[in-house]
Amino acid sequence: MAKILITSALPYINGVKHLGNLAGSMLPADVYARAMRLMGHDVLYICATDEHGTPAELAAQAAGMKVAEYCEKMHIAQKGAGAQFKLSYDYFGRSSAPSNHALTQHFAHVLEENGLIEERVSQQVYSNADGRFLPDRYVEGTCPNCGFEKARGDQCDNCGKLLDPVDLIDPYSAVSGSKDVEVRDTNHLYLKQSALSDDLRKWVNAAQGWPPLASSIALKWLDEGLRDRSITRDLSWGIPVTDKDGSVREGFEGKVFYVWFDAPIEYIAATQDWAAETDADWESWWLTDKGADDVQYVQFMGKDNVAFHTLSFPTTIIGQNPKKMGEPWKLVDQLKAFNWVTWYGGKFSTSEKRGVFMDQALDIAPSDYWRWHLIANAPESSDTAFTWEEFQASVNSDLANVLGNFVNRITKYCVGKFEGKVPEGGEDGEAEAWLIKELQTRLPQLVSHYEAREFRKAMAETRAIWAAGNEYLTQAAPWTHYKTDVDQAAVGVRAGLNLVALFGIIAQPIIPDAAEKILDAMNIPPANRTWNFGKHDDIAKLINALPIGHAINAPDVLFTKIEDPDIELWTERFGGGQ
Ligand code: B3M
Ligand code: ZN
Repeated sequence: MAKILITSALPYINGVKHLGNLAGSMLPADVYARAMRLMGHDVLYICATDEHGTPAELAAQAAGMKVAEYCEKMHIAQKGAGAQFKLSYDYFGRSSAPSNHALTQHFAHVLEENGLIEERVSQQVYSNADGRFLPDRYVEGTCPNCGFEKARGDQCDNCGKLLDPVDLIDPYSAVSGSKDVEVRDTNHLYLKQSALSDDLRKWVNAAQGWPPLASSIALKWLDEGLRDRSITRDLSWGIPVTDKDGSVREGFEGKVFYVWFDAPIEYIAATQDWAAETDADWESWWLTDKGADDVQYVQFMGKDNVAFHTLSFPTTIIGQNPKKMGEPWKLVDQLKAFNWVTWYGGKFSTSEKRGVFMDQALDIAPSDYWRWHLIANAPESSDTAFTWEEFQASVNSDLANVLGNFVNRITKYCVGKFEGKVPEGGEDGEAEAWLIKELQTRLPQLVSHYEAREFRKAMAETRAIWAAGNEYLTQAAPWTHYKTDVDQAAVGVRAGLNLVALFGIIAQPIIPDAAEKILDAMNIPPANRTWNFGKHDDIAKLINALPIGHAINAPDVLFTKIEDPDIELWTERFGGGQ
C-alpha cells in the first residue's frame, strides 16, 4: 500500500468551470484517485478554488458584489458542481483561507532569508482618474504584437502573446475606461528563479514518468533562460506582504502577493485545513522528514499551468531549503499535463461563455455520460475536439449498447429463468476458457494503464473487457441451451452474472453512479467492491466468484440513449455544429 497525494489545478474563482477545465485536471485526477483507492492505496485528493488576482476583482465588480462575498458565493457554486460531477475530493479548500495567508507569508520570509526574493523598482501603469496602479487585466490597450485593440495587460487574447502592461499601445483603465494613465516607478518583490535554474533543470531531467508535454514545456523555458518574476501586485484583494512580526512591509501598503505565487501554496494549506477538520496529520504528506519521503505526489493540470508547476512553485519549495538545513518540503513526483478540449474549432472560454459549463452539462445529461466521454477522449497526446455527435456515440454505443445491454440482458434472464439466483450445475468449457484468457490478459493491462495514468488506454481496455462479455454471451448462448440442457445454460448465466459484478467493479472510477446501481443490484457488499484481481490463477476464479444461490436483481435501465433530436436541441442551445 502506497501513500498517494493527488492535486488537480485549482479552478479559478471567476465562474463555474467549462468541460475543458474539467477534462484537463479535475476529472482525470478524480478517476485516478478512485482507482488508486480501489487498489487499496492510502489516497489524499486535494483541490480548492483559486480566489486571488485581477480576474476575481473584475468578476466581482461585474457582478456588483464585494470581492469577498463574490468569492464565497462562487466557491459554494464550484464545490456544488464538483459534488454533482462526483469529484471525490478529500478536501476542497479556498486559497483565501487564513492558513494560506500564513503559509504564503512564511514561505516568502524564508525565500528572502535565503536570498531568493529581492525588492526591485519596476514600472507600472498608474491611472490618475482611478487613483491607483493598474496591474495585469486592469489595463487594456492595443497589442504591440498584433495590433488587436482590446489586448489585456497580461496577455493578448488575439495572438496569445504574454504581455507586460507597460508595453500596451494607447493603454486605458479597465476600471473606468480613462485614458489618463502614466507609467510610474513602484517597488515589487521578485522571485529569483534564475538563481535556481540549474537545480530546476537537474530536477526536471531526473523526473521519470512525466508525459513529454510536461517536461518539454519546462525545458523550453529553462533553455530560453529563466527570468526572475515579480510576485507582488498593486491590489487590495489578496495576501498582504508582511514582515515577520505580521505588520505590513514598508512600502507594500496596497500591495499583495501575485495570485500565481500563493495559489500552488494552497495545495499545502488546504491539506492543513483538511487535517484540522479531520484530526489527521498533514506533515506526513508534505514534509520529507516527517514521512512524506514515502508519499507519491501526483499533480494534474492543463498545459498552460505547467510552467508555474515546474519552475516557479518548485523555486518556492526548493528555496525553503537550498542548503539542506531548513524545512524539507515535498516536490511533485508525477506531473500529468493535458492538452485542450476544443469547442468547434475554437477554445472553450469562460470570459466569452463559449462551450458547455459544468452546471449546464448536468441539465442535459447525467454526470456519468460526461465522465465517460471526456475521459475516454482525454486530450493526452493532442487537443481533442468536442462534438455532440461523438458524445452521442460514446454514450449510445459504449455505455448503452456494450455495458448497459449486457447487464440488463443477463440479469433479466436470471430473474426470469433462475429465480434471480446464481445457478448451480454444468461445468466450465471452451467458451469459459476463452473468457478467462481474455481477462487474464486484459485485467493486468487495465491496472497498469491506471498506474501509468494513461487514461485513454485504460478506457479502451475497460471497453474491451465489457465487449468481451458480449462476445462470451454470444458463444455461451445460455438462451439456446436452456431448451435442451438447463445445466449448460446455468454455466453461461453464472459466468455472465460474475461478469456483471466485475464490470461494475471496474466501472467505479469512471462512472460511479452506474457502477453503484450495478453493484447494488448484484448485492455485492462494499468490502467486495475493491480491486484485488490478483494473479492469473485468481483471475481464473473470477467467473465463479459469486456463491451459488446468491440473490441478484435486474437493475432499471442504466443508460438512456441520446437521440438525434436531443443533439439538434443542444446544438441550438449551445452553438457548435457550424
Ligand atoms: N487557477 C488555473 C487557471 O485558472 C489556475 C490553476 C492554479 S493551480 C495552483 O488557468
Ligand atoms: Zn496580440
